[in-house]
Amino acid sequence: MRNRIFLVLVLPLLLGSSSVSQYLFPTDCSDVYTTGRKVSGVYTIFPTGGAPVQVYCDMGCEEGQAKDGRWTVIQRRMDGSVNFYRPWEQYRKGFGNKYGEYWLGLENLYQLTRKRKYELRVDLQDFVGVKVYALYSSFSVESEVDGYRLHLGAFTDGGAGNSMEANNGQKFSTFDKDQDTHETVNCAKSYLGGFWYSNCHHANPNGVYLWGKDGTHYAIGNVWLHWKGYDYGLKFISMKIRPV
Ligand SMILES: [Ca+2]
Repeated sequence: MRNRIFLVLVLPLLLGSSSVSQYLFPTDCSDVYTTGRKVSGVYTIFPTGGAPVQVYCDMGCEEGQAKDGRWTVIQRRMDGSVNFYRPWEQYRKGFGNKYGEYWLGLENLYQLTRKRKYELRVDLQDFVGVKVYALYSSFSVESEVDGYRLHLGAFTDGGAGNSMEANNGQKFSTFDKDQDTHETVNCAKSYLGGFWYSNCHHANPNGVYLWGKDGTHYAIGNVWLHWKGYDYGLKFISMKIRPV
């Protein structure tokens, strides 16, 4: 009933105002937050202005209000339930479960970051509950024609170390589209993920979910070299962006 009253009486008065368009067609989780929806969860956003996309919004806490929210989660690993070894087309359009593990999609990342300036935060957690993060002051992705090339700003260390430094300036690669800088190796095929590989990586957030320290497999897991080394698959990884 309240919704109907809002639509019939209030909406016509406000049409054209940016807040209504922000509410009905939020570009990202920051818009969702700004229009009063401040609880973490799955929301619908419109990165291109057209097609709706479901996404997990990290508002900083599970219930109620938070100061440090507004994050649009672009990638998440938490239980190994989704296979991340996928071809280009899947990484381009996105895959997985927005309530669990997923990749938001390179085209969505391009559309979001061409409109607004974002920062990137990568949250990491090991299997005994220790949490660290890496923060990059800017994050943008070029168009598909330019290989969805990644640009990262200044690094702030939240204990994780700067393992994505080498990804800065790289095109995205999958096993069926080798755009890395290693001349003789297909990095995505060798390290079983899809990422902005260089020659090849110090971080492999989309690698195989290893369930901790494997000891026999080298760099194929969801690893972050400068925190846990090449043979420790993390329990939790979340890459998230927020307007600055
Ligand atoms: Ca290569």
